[in-house]
This record gives sequence, C-alpha cells and structure tokens, in this order.
Amino acid sequence: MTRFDSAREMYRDIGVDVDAALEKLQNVHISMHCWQGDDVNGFESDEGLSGGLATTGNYPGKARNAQELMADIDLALDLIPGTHRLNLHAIYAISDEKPDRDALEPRHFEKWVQFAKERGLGLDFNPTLFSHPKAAESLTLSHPSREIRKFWIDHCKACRRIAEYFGRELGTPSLNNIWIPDGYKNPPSDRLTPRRRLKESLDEIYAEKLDARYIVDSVESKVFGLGLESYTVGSHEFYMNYASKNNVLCLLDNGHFHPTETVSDKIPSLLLFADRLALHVTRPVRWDSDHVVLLDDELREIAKEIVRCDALDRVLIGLDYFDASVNRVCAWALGMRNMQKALLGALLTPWGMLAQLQDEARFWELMALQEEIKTYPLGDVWDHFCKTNAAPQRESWLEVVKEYEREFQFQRVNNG
Ligand code: RNT
Ligand code: ZN
Repeated sequence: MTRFDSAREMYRDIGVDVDAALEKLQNVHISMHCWQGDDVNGFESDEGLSGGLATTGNYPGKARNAQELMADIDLALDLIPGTHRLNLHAIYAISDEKPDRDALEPRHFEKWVQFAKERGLGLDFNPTLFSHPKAAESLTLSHPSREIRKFWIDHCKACRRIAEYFGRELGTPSLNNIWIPDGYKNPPSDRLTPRRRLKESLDEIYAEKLDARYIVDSVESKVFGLGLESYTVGSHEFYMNYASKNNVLCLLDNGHFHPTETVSDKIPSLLLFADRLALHVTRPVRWDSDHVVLLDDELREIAKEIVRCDALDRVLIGLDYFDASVNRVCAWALGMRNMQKALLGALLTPWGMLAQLQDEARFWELMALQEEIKTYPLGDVWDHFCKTNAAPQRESWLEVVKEYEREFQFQRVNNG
C-alpha cells in the first residue's frame, strides 16, 4: 500500500473523499503576480517604486527585461502543479514605442497574449497608478487637478480595454483590478472631497460598458501606505460600498487591514452580499510588508473559509507580494504551492461533522478534533497531487532553482 493509499483511508474514516478533493484542487487556477520577478520595476524605466510601496533586499538575479521575466515565469510554472493564471501590470507593456500610460492599447500586450496562449494561461490585469511623474504626489484618481485625474481615468479606461482583449483572446475573463495610492501623510483638512473625486473618477471609468464574458472589474482598498499614514482615500468602507452599488468586485488584500483584523473573517460576510470577490494573498509581517506567502495560520484560515463557503468558483485568488531578498523564482513557487496546500488542507476537512459539533454546542470536541486533523497526512496527498501533475515533489525543486540561478540569474549583472 502506498503512502497515498493509506492517507486516503485515514481521510475516508473521517468522512472525507480524497479523490473529490483532488479534483476540486485541480480546477483552482491561481493568478500569479508577474511583479515578484523584478521587484515591481516593469519595463518603462528604472526610476524605482513609489506610491507608498517598497521592496527590500538585493538578492542578485532579478529579471531585467521581458525575455528574462518570461523565462523565470516559465521555470516557476514548472515547479507548481496545475494550470494557473498570470497577473500583469500596465508597466509590463512590451513595445518599442514606449507609449505613455493613457495611450496603452491591446497591441502593446500582444506578446503576453502569445505567451499565455502557448502555455494555456489566463491573464489578469492591473492599471499602474504609481511609479510615474504624474503620480509623484501619490494622488491620482482623487487629485484636485482635473487634468491629472483625466490622465489616470484615461489610463484606467485603456487598461479595461486591454483586459477585455485578454479575456476575448484567451477565452477566460480577465480581472482588471484598480488600486490607487492616494492618501496623505498628515491629517487632512477634508476627508470627503478626495473621496467624492475618486467616486466620480470611478464612475467615469466604468461608464464604458464592456463585455462581461471577457472582463471582470475589481477595486482594492488599503488602510495606509508608507509616507501616507494618516489618510487613505480608497478605504475599505469606501470601496465596499462602491462595489456593492456598481456591480464591481471588492478585492481584499490581506496586508491592507489593521494587524488584528483578518481577511478570513470577512470572506463569508462579503459572500452573503456579493456574487464574487477577489483576493490578493500576501504575508504582512507587522505591516503590509508583502513577504512571501507561507503556510501559516491565516493562509489556512483564508483557504478554509473559501472552501467552507463552497465558493472556490466565486473567489478569484491572486497572489501579491514582492520579496527582493530571496531568489524570485523560489518566491513564486513557494507562495503558489503554499496557497494550493492550504486549499488542499481545507478540502480534506470534514466540515459537515465539524458544523454539527458547533451547532450542538459540543465545543471541546470541536476544538480537539480540529487540532487532531491538523496532523493528518496532508503531505502524502499533496505529494500525490504533485506527482500526477508532473511537478516536483517535496523539496526536490530547490535543486532546480539552484541550478537555474547559477546558470542564468547570477549571470545577469548590475542588478539587485
Ligand atoms: C499595494 C497593492 C497593490 C500592489 C500591486 C503591485 O499596496 O497591494 O495590489 O501591490 O498592484
Ligand atoms: Zn494588493
């Protein structure tokens, strides 16, 4: 009997169908963020990250251009079981013309569409409202100047059309997520007017009706950004209400809340009122630090809520972190594998039995059983999933990354 067979029996004894769980996991397509590959630099310039965002670390070997980024993504995808999605940002356009952001068109992303087609990936998208001279004050869609607002509105409109193009070309709707840095370092005199301007800008952006078969829109809130600690225009309350009234999705980034607030707890509440919601999964260490996603308690809890709500098809899962202190292919593979492991753990949990204990107020049994299930042989089922997907099992992928960095990444000079 193989380890997988014996694991399957153990789970069967507590009423869990392992084969059904594996089938569900196979159908989860996680959106991998391209920006971990080059520390959110993009292909426009090397002037650095702004908008209250920062990467730390200078591990050698980051991708310097589209070719290197694509090669690194390819390796990461080889190390991750299943088929997934790729999440792009507007600063990753591939074009000699170097259009400004309000002039971006689908054709500037043709190479990515070709890349995605060849690999069977879906594509998601994000307008980039930072790292640009017109966002130097960290004010974009809420800027007091109509001219600047107009520039960013046009950028977001352009991005929605690009996302629609992705969806049409690839046959899977593309999520176009708007996040803006807008906020103030010190207490503002007026909290209302910037929010009113943001609301009006969004109304203008979404006024153009695009084909819902190809594009899904979302808005991402935040509690604060670096250097913008006192006030954030796009707060959670702002966007949650905007989303519910305007048929766009809320995107919850689990680094964007007060440290003791959890996204896992928000998932069921939002799912009672919205058809769908989107996630940026990250690991905030004391603040929105965007560390690589590990298999920690909150990740497991997020996965549990998605599965408990039977909402794998209603929650669009994407990753969002950028650690420049480690090998960036490792960062991708580790975060993606961990997200999948967390989902598998949730899928291998007897929720019906646990729900009954809760309803019957048998709380000590509930607590003890949940703890015992934590050490059930999840790893044996995970190894089987990797094997059937021709992806490396356990830590065997580390050697692959080591060889790749020796041969390719470390040969890229002049970069951190
Ligand atoms: C910033 C947001 C946003 C970005 C990416 C690069 O705090 O999380 O999603 O991380 O758009
Ligand atoms: Zn995010």
